[in-house]
Amino acid sequence: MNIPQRAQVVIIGAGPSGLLLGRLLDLAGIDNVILERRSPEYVLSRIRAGILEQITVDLLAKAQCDERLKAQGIPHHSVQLVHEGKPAKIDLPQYTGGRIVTAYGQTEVTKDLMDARFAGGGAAVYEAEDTRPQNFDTHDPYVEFRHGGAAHRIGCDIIVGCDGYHGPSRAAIPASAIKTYMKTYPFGWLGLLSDTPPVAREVVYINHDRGFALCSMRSHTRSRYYIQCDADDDVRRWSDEDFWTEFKKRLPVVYAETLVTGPSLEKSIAPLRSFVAEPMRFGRLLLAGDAAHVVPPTGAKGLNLAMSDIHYLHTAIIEYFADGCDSILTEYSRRALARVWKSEHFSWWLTNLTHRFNDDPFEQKMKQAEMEYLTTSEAGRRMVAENYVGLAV
Ligand code: FAS
Ligand code: PHB
Repeated sequence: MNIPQRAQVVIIGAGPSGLLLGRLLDLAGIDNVILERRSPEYVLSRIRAGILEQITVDLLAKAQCDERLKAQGIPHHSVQLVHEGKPAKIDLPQYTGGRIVTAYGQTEVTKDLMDARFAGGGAAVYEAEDTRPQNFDTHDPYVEFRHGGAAHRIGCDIIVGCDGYHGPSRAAIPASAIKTYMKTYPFGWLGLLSDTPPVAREVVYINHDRGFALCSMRSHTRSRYYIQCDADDDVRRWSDEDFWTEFKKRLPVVYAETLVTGPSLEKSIAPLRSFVAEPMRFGRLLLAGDAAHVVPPTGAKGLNLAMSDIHYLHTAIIEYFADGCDSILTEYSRRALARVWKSEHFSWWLTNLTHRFNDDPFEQKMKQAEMEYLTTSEAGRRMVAENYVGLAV
């Protein structure tokens, strides 16, 4: 592989945010290199998000990577909240001036962006080891890494950390220059993927005495389901049958009676946390996506926030190279964080409303009252719909 010694931008991480940024910079004629720790196969094996906001759909169209999305994406015009076994459907376009969400797996988004990267000839170094952003508090930043047993260094103008929550970019920032906010939740999500027809036509969020459950999908023949489990639970403890039995107990009767079960294609437990690092710019190092913020998946915001970061960041970088305006990079952090915090709030709020934290009967009654208000009042429905389709960028 021909690894360049210099590029305008080095992107660390080939998840959705890194790949989208690389693609948009390619189309703008800004040369960039993506460094990814894992193999392409490993990256594509991860099962994560499944619901795209309109901003994400629009960005994939701008990146000229939306052919499969247009053909296979499933438009969702509503979302359901269930409390005390009663489903309440919330219309999305009615309260948001026509906006909806689209069911299309993050794996597919990543594949589309990866295929475009390979077809476009953009440099992407997979299985890069020990990647370290350096010198980013000067005008001469660079990134060091190892590949195929050899040491490499790429000089650049800008480094972008798209390396997720556990990546090296945020870790390279001096503690005195960064402020972090963290909330962990006392439970996780046990997810199962199966080639069975989805039990509902839209996403269903269920608050049940036994715990939260979620019904989603990847296609009309492939379902994605979740149940709240203990934070320290072990996926090996859950047979497929155990999952289906517990999942069915949490479904409203109308869905429990029609649920089609089948063998799991994938089963995993994801931890839930809320996390933000401020600011998202440190000299010539910029953070985007999960490298800077994480939300509990309850609001379907994680992937979409990563994409809206790239919406702000790609235009800032293009402007930076066009007129050398350094302040545009600081403005990126301010604009991105304004949207991040609102999505953090919605994800935290919907997690509190729909999950069982304890057996406090008063708390359950408060959630029941809030759910009844939300699903019967215009203002409540509008609030849920506006946040769910994604706030303006
Ligand atoms: P990502 O974490 O996707 O990508 C970071 C990339 O950087 C990875 O490919 C990683 O291998 C690479 N990397 C890490 N360290 C590196 C190093 N040292 N050198 C080079 N590369 C390195 N969001 C939802 O909306 N709905 C969901 O249901 C949902 N489920 C999730 C389940 C799990 C288990 C996890 C972890 C997240 C989930 N999310 C969900 C959130 C998820 O979709 C993220 O928001 C999304 O992947 C963010 O994309 P990126 O910022 O690109 O980070
Ligand atoms: C998914 O389809 O994986 C999904 C949908 C909605 C969420 C989280 C995950 O809030």
